[in-house]
Amino acid sequence: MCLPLEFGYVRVFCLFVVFDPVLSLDSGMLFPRESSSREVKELNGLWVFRADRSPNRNQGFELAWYKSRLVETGPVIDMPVPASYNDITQDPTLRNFIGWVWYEREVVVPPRWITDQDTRVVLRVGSAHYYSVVWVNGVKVTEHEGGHLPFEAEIGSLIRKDPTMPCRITIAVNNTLTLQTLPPGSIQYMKDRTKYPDGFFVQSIYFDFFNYAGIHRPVLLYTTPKAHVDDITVVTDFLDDTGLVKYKVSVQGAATATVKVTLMDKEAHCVASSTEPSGVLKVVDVKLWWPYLMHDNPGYLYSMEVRLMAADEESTYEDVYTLPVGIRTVNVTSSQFLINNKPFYFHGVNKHEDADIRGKGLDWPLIVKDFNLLKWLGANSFRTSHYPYAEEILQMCDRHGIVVIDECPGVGIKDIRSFGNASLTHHLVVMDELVRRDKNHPSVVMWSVANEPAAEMPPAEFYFKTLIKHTKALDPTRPVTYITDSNYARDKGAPFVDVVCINSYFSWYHDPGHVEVIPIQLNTQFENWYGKYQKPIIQSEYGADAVAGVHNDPPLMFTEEYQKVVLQSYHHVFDQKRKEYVVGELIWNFADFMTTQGITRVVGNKKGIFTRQRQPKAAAFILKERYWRLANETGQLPVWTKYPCQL
Ligand code: BDP
Repeated sequence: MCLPLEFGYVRVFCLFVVFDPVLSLDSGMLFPRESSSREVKELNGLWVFRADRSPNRNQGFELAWYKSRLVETGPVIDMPVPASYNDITQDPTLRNFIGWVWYEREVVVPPRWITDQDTRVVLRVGSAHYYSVVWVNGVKVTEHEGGHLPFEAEIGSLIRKDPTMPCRITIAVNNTLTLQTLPPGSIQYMKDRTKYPDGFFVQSIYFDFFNYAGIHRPVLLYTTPKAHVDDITVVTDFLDDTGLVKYKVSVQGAATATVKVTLMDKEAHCVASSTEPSGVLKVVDVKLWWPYLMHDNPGYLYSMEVRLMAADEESTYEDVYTLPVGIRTVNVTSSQFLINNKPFYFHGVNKHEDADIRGKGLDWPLIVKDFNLLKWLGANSFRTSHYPYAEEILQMCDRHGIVVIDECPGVGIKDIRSFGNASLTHHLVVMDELVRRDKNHPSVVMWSVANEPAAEMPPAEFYFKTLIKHTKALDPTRPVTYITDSNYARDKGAPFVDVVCINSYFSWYHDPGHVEVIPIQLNTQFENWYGKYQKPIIQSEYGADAVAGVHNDPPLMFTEEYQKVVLQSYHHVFDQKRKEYVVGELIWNFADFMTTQGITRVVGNKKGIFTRQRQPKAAAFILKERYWRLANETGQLPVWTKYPCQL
């Protein structure tokens, strides 16, 4: 990756063909699931860890730390996986560390995986921020750029080389950001020795969340037979009562194979089947996938079992993979967002993957708590601000009917040098990886390619035209947007989006303290954008900081009262405009979250309607009341909501 020269590591990264997504990725990225032919072994828990504190952060590579056990090359500490490493210790230099950190763990692999030459053993990392290099028993098996998407490597032949050796997995992770990474950042070396100690540098970032780093999502080993289902793509539609599931199965490891596809309902009854690797399954009396609060049976999922059979001179192979499938459509008109041909109004939140101690590490108690809070709030949607969230979270969305705007890590593209070819090439690859991973989630209804880029800069036009066109070619079934905060008249990318998503902070960053300006300014904002583009609009961010427990009446900035009144002032305008072309409102933010230190942040961003520990501020109750009212007006409440005391 493009590390500053001072870090002395030269990236080996092939430049992919820019405009042909099919060529850029040569395999699928199905979520690892157990089946009669596949086993999964989680490697979560304690790993050993060392930050490379050498001046150029490169000692680990120079001394080849991956060649032996990490404990043999220097001191190590315990490090939980998944978790950010930043808040785990009491050491401020590790909290703010920039450069390579090293993780290692030994695994005992089931003997059958070794003896059975026809078993593929795949090492998969759910995500590691930002750049990773992976070795198994001292041999490099893969490297990956990007902190929010999975990567994997087939390691079967390697662990078979010496079956007596334990399988030692070493992962080096570097959180250095450059103007060409996503998100971008830059390193400044402070050379004035009257002010700064030797070697002092800072990493500047152009986004408002802490650059947590480490192995953030599960690491696991899984098996497949040599001939295996490599990828499945599903696109759904319906006609009257008949559901249509268009699918394509790709196979690897066999020259010829037969495929049996069976679609089952929730009761495991077969509703359609086929023996073709691609085709259309017809589902009579279809149960559509509906968002939460839009139908009394939201999040309905069928199961698509793909059974592959293949043979070569030596063996026969059978592989089974089961994919959850929700049947639904998404369409956009000049003033509406339609799910299953019915107008859908986003009443939801923006989130972050962020919590005390674990930082951005995947944490099941937190995930389930957040879903319970979303349901309590009456939220039907969220945006994965400002990067792709864990697949486990999207699976929850599928099951619970929570609608998702899926955002890539294109946040903080503010410097003109981040609009160059290298940036665009990488951004296209990230979209390839994102669409490859998330294309089959019914909950994902729109792609967001960036947040608040400097869209007024001249190169933004080519950049976003290319990026959005590319994303639409990857997935013609979903609308594409980016999130804007800039002046409607100067926004170079807006002509290419399907839905206009606008962030605004009236009475906060502009006219601080003056909530009375909100109605007029918000109204002007909507009229300007709609007047110019005639596309549906989502208020993709609005809000105000409130330090929980700080009160003042009349409302003053940073109090819970002020946050409440800001929200209410926006809501009045939303209620007028949602009758016309405003199709959604997403509060900034679901919960308080950590940021870099700065004079406008009090131990993080406090625009959450919940605290970082997920306790409600006064604004949460305002929003809850509103969202349930909206749901009552626009949707169909599930039966259990007639007993709201159970919420
Ligand atoms: C918006 C950004 C978001 C920030 C928010 C804020 O999109 O990432 O956290 O401002 O300043 O413009 O609270």
